Amino acid sequence: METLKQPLTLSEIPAAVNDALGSVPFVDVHTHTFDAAFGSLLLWGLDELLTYHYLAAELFRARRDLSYDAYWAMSKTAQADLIWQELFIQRSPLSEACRGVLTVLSKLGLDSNTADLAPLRAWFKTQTPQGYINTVLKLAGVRKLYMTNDPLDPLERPVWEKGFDRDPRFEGVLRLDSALMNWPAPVPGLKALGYDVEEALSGRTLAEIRRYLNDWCARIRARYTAISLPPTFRYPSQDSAVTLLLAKCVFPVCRERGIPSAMMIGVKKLVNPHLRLAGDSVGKSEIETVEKIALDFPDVRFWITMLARENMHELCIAARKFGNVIPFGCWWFLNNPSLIEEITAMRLETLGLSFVPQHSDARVLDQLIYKWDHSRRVIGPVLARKYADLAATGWQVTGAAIRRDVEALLGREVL
Ligand code: RAT
Ligand code: ZN
Repeated sequence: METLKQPLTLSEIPAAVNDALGSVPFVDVHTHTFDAAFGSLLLWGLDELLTYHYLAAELFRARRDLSYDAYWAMSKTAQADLIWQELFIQRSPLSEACRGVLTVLSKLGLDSNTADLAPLRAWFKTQTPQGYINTVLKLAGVRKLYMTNDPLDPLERPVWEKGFDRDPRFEGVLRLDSALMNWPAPVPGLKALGYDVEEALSGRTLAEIRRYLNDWCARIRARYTAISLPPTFRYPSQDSAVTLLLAKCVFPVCRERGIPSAMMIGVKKLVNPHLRLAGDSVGKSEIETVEKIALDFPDVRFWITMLARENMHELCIAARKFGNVIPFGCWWFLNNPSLIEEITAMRLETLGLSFVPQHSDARVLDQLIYKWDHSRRVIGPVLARKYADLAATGWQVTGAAIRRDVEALLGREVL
């Protein structure tokens, strides 16, 4: 421990950063994985990994002749076999999503140099969900992860209603897209759950939505609420239902409950509906909207991530102006090494340690392994360069300080 307090030489800094990144257990603030109690909603294993929607999109680029209907009609195993053939055997798997599968296999001690997936599938068959969760979290160096929970999902809701022993490593997050987006589309679903809402956004309807938010935040013990928003999202707005619902329902409820409101801004849903989950795209959003929200709701903490690279610099600057704006993660199409590197350096330079560098967005449990491995490999050198810059001024950088900072960035719940 004493050695941690010794000033490091320049050449010792990279190893000290890697030590800290490798030994501080991380908190993953945005995933799509589930507590094992959710049964089939918890996706894991080789076929889920290979049919991840990022890879499905890449398959259709490799196989322009493949019809969407033909692919979606295939069994998951057949889809996985096809993706393996096309994206790994026929051509080198250079994309980040392909590389991710190989990292997972390698970290699990499995040999990916095979044309036939049967031996790999056989290994996964020997795993149990609970045992595999332990293995994956250990390999990923993650101690806690946040789910994406949707009470309007007919498969998910009954599990919450029935109740189960919570795995303390899986935290609840109330996802709001299905309850608030495309109003009045959510009306029947909310009514079916017993909320007396109507299409007109009357005082009664807004009160009922607040009741929905409060009930479900309480039931799932939501650590924050989250919504993904299009690039056209504006605040203030005369005619946007979602803007009104956020301002009159979500922000006040988050304020009362003392939880952050996360907004993930910049997704264009289903530009190619044939691709299903893989069919969403990106657009540039308006930073003034974030600034005005932060100004009007100073007592609400806003976790903000944006999907367009073009918005990343101005988001850092907005966060400098508003302490209640916390940039988080390199979201979805930004979760690539070259972009993580650029974004992390920019955030450190503009915000010091007051942001959350990364989340995994893992949809398949196993992806925690690669997403965090790849992020560590990028964040490590970026951080090491920053400490080297400090050391070059004569500032004494110690292993203890690096560890403290890594804890602040990735090891703590920034609620
Ligand atoms: O990254 C993804 O898997 C996307 O499909 C989305 O889930 C996105 O992260 C979101 O939370 O909307
Ligand atoms: Zn996500």
